[in-house]
Amino acid sequence: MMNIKTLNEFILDKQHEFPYASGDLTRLLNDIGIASKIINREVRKAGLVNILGAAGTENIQGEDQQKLDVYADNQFINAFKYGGQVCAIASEENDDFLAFDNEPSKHGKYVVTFDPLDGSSNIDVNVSIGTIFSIYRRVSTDGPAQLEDFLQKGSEQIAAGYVVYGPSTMLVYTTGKGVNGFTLDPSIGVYCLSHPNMKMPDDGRLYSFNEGNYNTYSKGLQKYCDWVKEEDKSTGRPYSCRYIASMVADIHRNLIKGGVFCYPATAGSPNGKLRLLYECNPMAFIVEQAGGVATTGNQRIMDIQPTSLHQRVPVIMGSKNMVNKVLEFTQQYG
Ligand code: P6P
Repeated sequence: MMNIKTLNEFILDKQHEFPYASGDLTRLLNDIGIASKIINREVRKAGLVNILGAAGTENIQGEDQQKLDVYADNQFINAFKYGGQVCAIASEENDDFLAFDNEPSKHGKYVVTFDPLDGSSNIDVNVSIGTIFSIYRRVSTDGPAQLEDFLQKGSEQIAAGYVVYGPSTMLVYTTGKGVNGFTLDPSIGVYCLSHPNMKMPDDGRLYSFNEGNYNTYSKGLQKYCDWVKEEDKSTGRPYSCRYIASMVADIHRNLIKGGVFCYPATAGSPNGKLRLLYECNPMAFIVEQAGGVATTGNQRIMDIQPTSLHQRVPVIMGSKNMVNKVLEFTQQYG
């Protein structure tokens, strides 16, 4: 029998790396694993039951909520509400943050921001989607959680991770001591360590841009998009465009193969499309911990002082040398 290291065992083994670890983070990470397995079960049969398609409601972003979005959101809210370690959550699917008033969660020392099902426009066309989460210590000292608990810089994250519901379901997370990936074995319903100590290659040939927005890109980004298409064997060009329109899937592939993902300011999204608190910061934590770079083009994503729950920021993240090449063009041409 191959030596299987399960997610639960791994988290427990790593608990000693945390001074004063009381086991709360261990339980919280396991709760996330369980909630994701429930969502995975529904995602895998979404085409068979009336859970596909729009829920007939809109989220604060003005995006049509998919039934599976709402289902996933509720699964995570319940996991955190009754898990006992989290006192409040902020989710892409909820206009405001939600402070729990039930015992013992109201005294939980963590808050969680999450996108329960990212890339939801891909759900009903059977393309990979994902969950993204970010864990912070609460900073408010008593009573219900406050907005300040959520407006913390990404550099304050205790842990972050994602689940990618693809050909296999994987959970990838960091607590600031490297990145580890676990693959769900559906035959036993357990996440097993499959990608220990993940490192993002410094270089790569994959660029993940929605070039449909090329005409409204900055001049520097247009120059980069032109540069990647030139024939130059010494730099492996032309590069290959790989864009799934699921941030989790695009970043996960680039994490393994090397690549750069970019969603910049465009005419349709003047501040970029992706949300700082529950998309850019957690993915930036993972990318940096794996040796990559995550920037808005002007500053490190995890240094941004958030000002609102659903604020959007431009994002360029991925292989160190590839991101730096993009920045060469944006710094030269604007
Ligand atoms: P576009 C999915 O809706 C999402 O939030 C990210 O997962 C993805 O990277 C991006 O939007 C895709 O946006 O405008 O290229 O379809």
